[in-house]
Amino acid sequence: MAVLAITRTVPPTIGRCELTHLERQPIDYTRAVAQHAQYEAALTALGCRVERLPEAPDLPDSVFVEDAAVVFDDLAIIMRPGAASRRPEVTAMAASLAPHRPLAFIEAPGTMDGGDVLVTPGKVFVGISGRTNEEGVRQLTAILAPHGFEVVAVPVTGCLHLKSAVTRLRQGFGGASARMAVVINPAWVDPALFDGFEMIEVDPSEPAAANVLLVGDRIICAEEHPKTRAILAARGFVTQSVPAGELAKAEGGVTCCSVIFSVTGQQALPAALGS
Ligand code: CIR
Repeated sequence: MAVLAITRTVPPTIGRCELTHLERQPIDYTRAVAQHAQYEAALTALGCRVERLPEAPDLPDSVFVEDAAVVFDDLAIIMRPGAASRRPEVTAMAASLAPHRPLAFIEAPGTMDGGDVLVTPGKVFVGISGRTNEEGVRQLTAILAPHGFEVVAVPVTGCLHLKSAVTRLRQGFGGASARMAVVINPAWVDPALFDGFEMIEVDPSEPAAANVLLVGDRIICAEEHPKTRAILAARGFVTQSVPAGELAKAEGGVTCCSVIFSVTGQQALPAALGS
């Protein structure tokens, strides 16, 4: 079984990225590239085969590949990003996924960013955000119904994407203690929607710390969020950190820079590990 992590290098135009909630501040390109390389190295060390999409120097947000697609066990869904500047990003992602999964597409007037799609067993939560609209959710619901997934629309306020506010911490049910668990910032998404999940709140001084990346049984946190990482560790989760400060200035977190999935038929790890 191989686990593939699709990434894309930081473009030199990253300084012209989309920004919604942050003031523009200079991004140190060299440092961003170095931090991204550390991120890819962490994925490799955890057993992923990292495959980079072709560079896209004219697409300032192209490093944030998560927003271009969501991969399930038996299909991949190509997004239609809410920001028009980001729509050309999906072409390379679709070409890269086509050998591995049948493709479905979110189409106009629907919009959806992968960062708004939180996959849990049998249930997919989708943020209604500045990037994802009701029509996108309607299309996703229709695409996923034959695959046994319920789609739940979740209002998101105060942050860019649903997964800025909440991400999952375990692959699924089963195993020793395993209740599905999430890490959440309750200021940005209603915790009541995740009733029945084990819920861990971010440290209030680290509002963006709910964006963590699950790879196997390992949780990758941004180095800039040590308090939330310590909370997760105290609850028994195995964590590690990567430096992510430069791309955070572009409103990107650790889930944003990869699309991770198994490339064999029957999977030991569920698809959409970090999605
Ligand atoms: C944007 O605004 O689209 C980018 N500057 C950041 C995208 C981050 N992606 C993500 O959270 N999935």
